[in-house]
Amino acid sequence: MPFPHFLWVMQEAERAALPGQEVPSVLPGAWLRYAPTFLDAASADGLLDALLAEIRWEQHHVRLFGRTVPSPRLSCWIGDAGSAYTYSGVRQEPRPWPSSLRPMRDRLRAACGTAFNSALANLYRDGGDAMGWHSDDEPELGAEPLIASLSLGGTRRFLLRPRSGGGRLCLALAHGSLLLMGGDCQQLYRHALPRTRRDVAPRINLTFRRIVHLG
Ligand SMILES: O=C(O)CCC(=O)C(=O)O
Ligand SMILES: [Mn+2]
Repeated sequence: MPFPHFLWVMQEAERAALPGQEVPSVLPGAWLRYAPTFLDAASADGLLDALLAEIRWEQHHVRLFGRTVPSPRLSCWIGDAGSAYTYSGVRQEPRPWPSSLRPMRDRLRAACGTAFNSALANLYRDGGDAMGWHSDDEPELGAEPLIASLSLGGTRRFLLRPRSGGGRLCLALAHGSLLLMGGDCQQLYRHALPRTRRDVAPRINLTFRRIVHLG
């Protein structure tokens, strides 16, 4: 088991409940690991404050029904030199790694055995900020990319659903938590962070990625 300190939130938990039986898995072809307290509360608080101040938060735009509109959140594409990324038709040149983020990047590289060279930082200012259904399946990431998603701040619901249709899965991503998405998660499933009417604290999410086709 490559990540022993993670909860197995999907099929492994189901299999354990019914030993020896073939149980249809919730996310066939993909795997998820969720570590609710990857960071303790004090470390998570410190990193949240540092990143709120240190990241150059920008308004990105997305293509929606043929129109270019402001995305409902602030963002920053961060990475090693050369790790440009194109999504929603817009090429993003990377900003350098903020000093407060480098130890976390190095820790995740070691923990996951993946040389993450970039991260998309998103700032959800309140419950009106969100992310629509999508996959992290840009060609730059190659096949079966491992995505490491660190959440800081207000707890928000994260949804996954098969591209082919069917039920959705909901996870509450907590302050200081880490979610790993692997296997064919990006090819077979879409994910989203819906709006909420709840009064929710600002949230930062960082998805660490490895661009394999540097452009
Ligand atoms: O905010 C989240 O938890 C998800 C963000 C996401 O899916 C992305 O940045 O691609
Ligand atoms: Mn995503």
